[in-house]
Amino acid sequence: MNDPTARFDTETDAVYAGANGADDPFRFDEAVARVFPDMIRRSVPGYTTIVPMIGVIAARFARPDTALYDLGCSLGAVSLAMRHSVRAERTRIVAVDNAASMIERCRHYIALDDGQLPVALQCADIRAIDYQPASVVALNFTLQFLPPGDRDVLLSRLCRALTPGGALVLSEKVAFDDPAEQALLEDLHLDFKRAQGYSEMEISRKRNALEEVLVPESVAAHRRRLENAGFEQVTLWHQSLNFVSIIAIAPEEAP
Ligand code: GEK
Repeated sequence: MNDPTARFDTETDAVYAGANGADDPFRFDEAVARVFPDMIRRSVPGYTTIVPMIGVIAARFARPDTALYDLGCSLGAVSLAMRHSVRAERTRIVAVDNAASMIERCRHYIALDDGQLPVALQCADIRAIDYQPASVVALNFTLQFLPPGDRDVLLSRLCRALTPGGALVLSEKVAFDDPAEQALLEDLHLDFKRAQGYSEMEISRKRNALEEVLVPESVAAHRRRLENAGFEQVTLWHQSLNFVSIIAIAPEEAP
């Protein structure tokens, strides 16, 4: 599988290695955008498998004359994966992120790319935009940054925007109800970060910065929300430690 993130230039993530402002809550600012490919690969186990697989999934679900959404697109990894795998005619990708520093870099990578599908970029809040009829929507590690109270409304809107049988791919860091399972997978995630070269100080500062910014929920809670939002088939297709990806399919007939 072609990994589009391999094409991104990146500096090594040292955002939490120095003393500079690293104790503020986490923000998707210029400093993060600059190191983002390195940061996400070294922090999210399974990321480099999930991204190209979203291209594969999109190829199965994409329908002519629809949009394919990449919500919280960052540098456009998912957009590039979809662009190189979808064959349906007259589809277009809409990539949305509310961080200007991400969208600027995303524009650069899309311009360098030779894929044929049109890609429209929007610097906007995914809660505030109007959705066009879509056959595929990707929320790849983005929903977790919305306050939990805003998640239901967004997923209901996305289910209504999807054409019959269309697919939402939802990737999230998750929490586990069973304390032993939670402790084991969280500890293994910390070991993963150590093995990626992050120091104890970087790990603990990032953890503090993400507190209340990234709010993980259980797979059961995601499943319930997706079903309440109107999705029919909800299938967990990938898990790597405490990071999962789910496919949720919109009903064939509008309810
Ligand atoms: C990838 N999908 O490489 N509206 C729009 N964008 C938002 C919002 C919002 N309300 N909240 C957060 N974001 C990408 C990775 S990163 C995941 C996604 C991570 C954006 C935010 O600016 C950031 O670019 C992205 O969601 C989350 O496959 O860093 O763990």
